[in-house]
Amino acid sequence: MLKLYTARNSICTQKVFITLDEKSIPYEMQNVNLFTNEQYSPEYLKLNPKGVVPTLVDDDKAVVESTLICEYLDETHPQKPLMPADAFSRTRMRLWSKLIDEQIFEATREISFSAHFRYKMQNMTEEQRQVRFANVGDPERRARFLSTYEHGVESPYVFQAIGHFEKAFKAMDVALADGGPWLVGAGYTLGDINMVPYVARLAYLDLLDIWIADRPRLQDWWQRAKARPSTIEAIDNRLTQDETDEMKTYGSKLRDAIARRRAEYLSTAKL
Ligand SMILES: N[C@@H](CCC(=O)N[C@@H](CS)C(=O)NCC(=O)O)C(=O)O
Repeated sequence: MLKLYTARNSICTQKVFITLDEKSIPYEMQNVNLFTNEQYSPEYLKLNPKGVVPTLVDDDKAVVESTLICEYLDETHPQKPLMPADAFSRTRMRLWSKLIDEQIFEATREISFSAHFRYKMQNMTEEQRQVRFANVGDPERRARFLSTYEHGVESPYVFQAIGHFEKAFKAMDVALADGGPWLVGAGYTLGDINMVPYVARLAYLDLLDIWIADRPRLQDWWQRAKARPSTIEAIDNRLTQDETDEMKTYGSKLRDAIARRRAEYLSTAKL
């Protein structure tokens, strides 16, 4: 039986859940508590040397990186393929997972953090906060974390994140203009599955329409994607009402500031 290591509300695991659900693959789940640093335990680091979730264990093989896990699942379980049959279309599909891995994952973290976790951290004691900052092992990530904690939406990292989403949505709109209905044509692929959790997170934060209100093709894509049973099962049904309410409450408070920063971005952006 496949074993999936994940953590509560882990956005990177959501695409793996969607893939498992789309293909009806049975698996068992093991929770890793990121707040008590279980991800840095020697046993877990043997499976995932970066100390992050998700990790998929198939017999004695540990597969890491959510994008690679989804491709691995698709290749090892050929029923209902989620990758296009031809090589060129597979490169188009992988452009979406590259975009997520290189920009959109971080962008989502900045926006979620500035909207939500920042306020939670303000309510911590100074000692708890310092422990939290010290726990971020990578110096580059710690710098981003500190900047967003201190400056919120005014952080240059949040500005960059808003720009990354702008470019991603523009690219999606161009791809869908080819006829769609999905990002790589007629079939629902890992390209769409990669994007869904990140678009869903903006929707839960009540911020999505800032980018897509004037993009009807994207609105249609999102309506189709969010109605899929795999999206509902992988994302919506795994959230508690408190978690959903919290995201909406904190995200809504940032709407004006994010819209203003997006307008600033649009007035200077060449791409
Ligand atoms: N590129 C990796 C990113 C994994 C990642 O950063 N996962 C987050 C949860 S969504 C995590 O484990 N964070 C733990 C930490 O930063 O300590 C993937 O897609 O699998």
